[in-house]
Amino acid sequence: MANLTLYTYWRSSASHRVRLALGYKGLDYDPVYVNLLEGEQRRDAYKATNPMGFLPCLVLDGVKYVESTAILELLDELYPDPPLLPKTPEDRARVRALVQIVNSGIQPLQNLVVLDRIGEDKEARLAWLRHFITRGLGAWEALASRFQEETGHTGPFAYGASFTAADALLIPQLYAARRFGVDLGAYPTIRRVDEATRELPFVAAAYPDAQPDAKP
Ligand SMILES: N[C@@H](CCC(=O)N[C@@H](CS)C(=O)NCC(=O)O)C(=O)O
Repeated sequence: MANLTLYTYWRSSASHRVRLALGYKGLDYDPVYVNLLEGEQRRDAYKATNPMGFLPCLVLDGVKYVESTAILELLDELYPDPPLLPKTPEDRARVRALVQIVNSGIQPLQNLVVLDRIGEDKEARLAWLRHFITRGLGAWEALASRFQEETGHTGPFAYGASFTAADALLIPQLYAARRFGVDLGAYPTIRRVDEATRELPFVAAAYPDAQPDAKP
């Protein structure tokens, strides 16, 4: 088994994705905690790890890998069982579309590096966050329900009867939605995924509040 180290922060949603993927595949790792609120990610020491100054970074047998979705695909290729992506190209394209709604359509807009550009006004920051999370989750819900009609699957996961990368992206995004007061009542598929996954031991273990670096 490879030697795995994860640079992580409890409330980093991109780190949360990788914690979920590692847990799903039963892979142990050593955590290195980087405090985002104290700006440790912007210091030269960490930028040598990821030049973007973003978490996460996964070190696998001494080699550093960044960008959470690239890390998920790497883990899936190295440790294919259980899989994070379905078998057919068409199914994989749909799962990747759900992944990208979160990865490029929501999460980048809630990043500290973006919020700092909005300014110090807490209400303005919250309004921004709620707008983009609501917009993105609405699109995710619509797309997921179209995929259900096209394929006939009924869940309970984001894409069918098994956990996939779409769940690994959605779960951290739901943590952020709740944290910033976004109402999930209008999203039946999203609520179904939340209910189907929250009690799974590897999901509970990856939860932000369960991390040793979590602050009360
Ligand atoms: N596309 C990147 C995004 C990584 C990212 O945005 N990480 C956030 C935490 S979830 C971060 O480190 N933010 C630091 C900052 O904004 O200063 C990935 O998927 O790995």
